[in-house]
Amino acid sequence: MRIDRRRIEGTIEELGRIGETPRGGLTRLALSDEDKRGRDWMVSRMREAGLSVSVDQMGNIFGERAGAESLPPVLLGSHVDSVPTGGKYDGQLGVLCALETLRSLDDHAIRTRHPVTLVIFTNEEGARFQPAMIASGVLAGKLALEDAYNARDRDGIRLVDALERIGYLGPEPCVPRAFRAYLELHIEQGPRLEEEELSVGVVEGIVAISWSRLSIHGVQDHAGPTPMRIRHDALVAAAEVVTGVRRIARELGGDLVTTVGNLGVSPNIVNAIPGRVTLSIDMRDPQDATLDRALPLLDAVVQAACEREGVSYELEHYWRVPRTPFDAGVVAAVERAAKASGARWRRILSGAGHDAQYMAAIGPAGMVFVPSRGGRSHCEEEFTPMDDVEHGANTLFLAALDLAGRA
Ligand code: HGY
Ligand code: MN
Ligand code: MN
Repeated sequence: MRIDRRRIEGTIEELGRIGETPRGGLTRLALSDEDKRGRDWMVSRMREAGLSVSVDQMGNIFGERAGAESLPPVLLGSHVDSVPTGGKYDGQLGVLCALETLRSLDDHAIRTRHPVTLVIFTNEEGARFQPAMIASGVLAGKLALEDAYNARDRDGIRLVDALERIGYLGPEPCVPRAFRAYLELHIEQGPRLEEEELSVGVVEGIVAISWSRLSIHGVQDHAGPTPMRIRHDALVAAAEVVTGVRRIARELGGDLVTTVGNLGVSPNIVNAIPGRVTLSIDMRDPQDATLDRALPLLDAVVQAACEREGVSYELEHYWRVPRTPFDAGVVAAVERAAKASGARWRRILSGAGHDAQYMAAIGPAGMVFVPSRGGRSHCEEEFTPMDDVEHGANTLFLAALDLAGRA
């Protein structure tokens, strides 16, 4: 039994046109007009597939295919929001392979014991509203609904108002719900599967993640008449922090990765000494203990840089998700499915965060990876060959059937 390759190829193209960038990438920020169009497109396909569609308080969309027995569902999820100038595979591919699984169950006239439910999570990327995976975090009971509602984007718009504006502020309570298993197909977003010429990754877990935000307050002044000896330049301190963040990764070594991805300078003009700089720090490692060592080093880097420049600062470590091992039974089901699909596969750890990270906190979860060309992601070059998509989608289909059981 296999999925329909041509059908899924068509949905990747069709959904990928909603928010498509001139260079063939994707900008579909959470709760934007493009996100609404993408959600509406998905809801239409879900209804055509005969799914019972519902929306919860965080705008998470559920599409249930009934099971023969009233048992907890097998959830197949991911997200349709993207980063700015991102790719057409991150998140979107998982949602489309989940839809393909449900359609293929119909094609093969299969009745499952457990219901099988597609779930589309809101704002997985954390690009517009922080933190990432905010809606699965609320569903898992790890983030408060009110805090999520009050998250603001760079224009000061609250998440709840953006949700209401696009018509996806749903009535269903966004609270932990029982499920047989949660499965998510996702692109690897790293180079390993492609390097080893493999089509499928049987994901064993996800690294620990820490996000911090730093605001540096210097003395805004004129770039001309202000002598160097009296300057307190927030951007000079920030520059030292950026190189210090890289140095932490080099010093601790191993698989620790550290990134300053977002930098805001004020007033950000040629002829004024920056008075205020904000920046983000993302740190990840397979071991929580390494992050526990890295965070005090970050504190020290910031303190030293700001003291040297005579500026003040606020540093907030505002988001932390622990190293997440996936459920051994679900991982074994994914492995059986990978073998049955005929794919070349390996077990692998995820360096990227996913909604599966929060779902694993409240039930048995697992993931299926497919390769990323050149290991690239969160960029317009993001791509996965259809042969690998087909192997991954078949693995998801067979694993879902394994876990949902045949009636
Ligand atoms: O940050 C992440 O790893 C994911 O892309 N949201
Ligand atoms: Mn993703
Ligand atoms: Mn992503």
